Amino acid sequence: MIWRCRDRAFDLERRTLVMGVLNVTPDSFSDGGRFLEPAAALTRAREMLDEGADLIDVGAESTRPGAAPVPADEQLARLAPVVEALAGEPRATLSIDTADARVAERALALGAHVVNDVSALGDPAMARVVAASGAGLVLMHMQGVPRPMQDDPRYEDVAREVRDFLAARLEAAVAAGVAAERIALDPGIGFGKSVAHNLTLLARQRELLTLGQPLLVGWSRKSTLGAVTGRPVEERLAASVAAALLALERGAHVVRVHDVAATVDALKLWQAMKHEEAHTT
Ligand code: HH2
Repeated sequence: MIWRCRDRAFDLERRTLVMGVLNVTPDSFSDGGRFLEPAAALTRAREMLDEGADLIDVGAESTRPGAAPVPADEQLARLAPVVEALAGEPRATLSIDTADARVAERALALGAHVVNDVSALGDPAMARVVAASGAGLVLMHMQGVPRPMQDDPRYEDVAREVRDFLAARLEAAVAAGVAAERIALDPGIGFGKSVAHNLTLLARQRELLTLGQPLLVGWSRKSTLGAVTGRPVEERLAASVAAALLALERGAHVVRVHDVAATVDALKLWQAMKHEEAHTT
């Protein structure tokens, strides 16, 4: 399977991709305020590229439970210097974590390659903007909106409902002109889901592969890992790497992580094992 994002084409059969998280925000749940200054953000982006990140996902609006929306102008003021500087680097594929079509349009004009839309086309102008640019698009499932989404999430069958939602958003994106080969799907771990819902989505992740699209997942440092291990956000590295590997084992094509170096090591081990397996069985 190939995932096309403007002039980039990722062969997803070859290996799982690592998307490194860069939050240019004062309030993200695990690293808020650390990379708000463009110089600090650029240093971190280059560090993640050195560590083996395939994509850098730049976000200017926290989507943590209870987060308030950030106006488009403010998102752009935070993003633009970082996107402009990184767009000139051939090894950087840039994803923009925004649900706002105006922010996406400007970031794409500055050279971004992917729009990571956690609202899955909640902004009616988004599909047109993405289609016109040939950018990659990530459609993510969320129940509700970030502010109250964790209050009392309910599903009859979370895996089926997330799959049905993503199927419908995929259809809508294609109908609006975004080529299917550019669209990745994401179950939205932690977005309007209880610990049990998130773990069910991991256990039944393969059901999402039946939609025939690249699958992206983000478990990194999330509160379900805290609930399972009893650890605060700054001590969730081991659980985050384990979750990435479990997702990989269940067919994930892209993992969205804060800790790129550790994840890349784990993925290399998986890859080496698969190589031996293919040659000895
Ligand atoms: N998770 C977060 C943000 N964006 N996008 C996708 N596609 N999938 C995810 O799981 C996902 C996402 C939350 O993590 P983070 O960016 O670290 O935190 P915050 O939203 O507080 O900035």
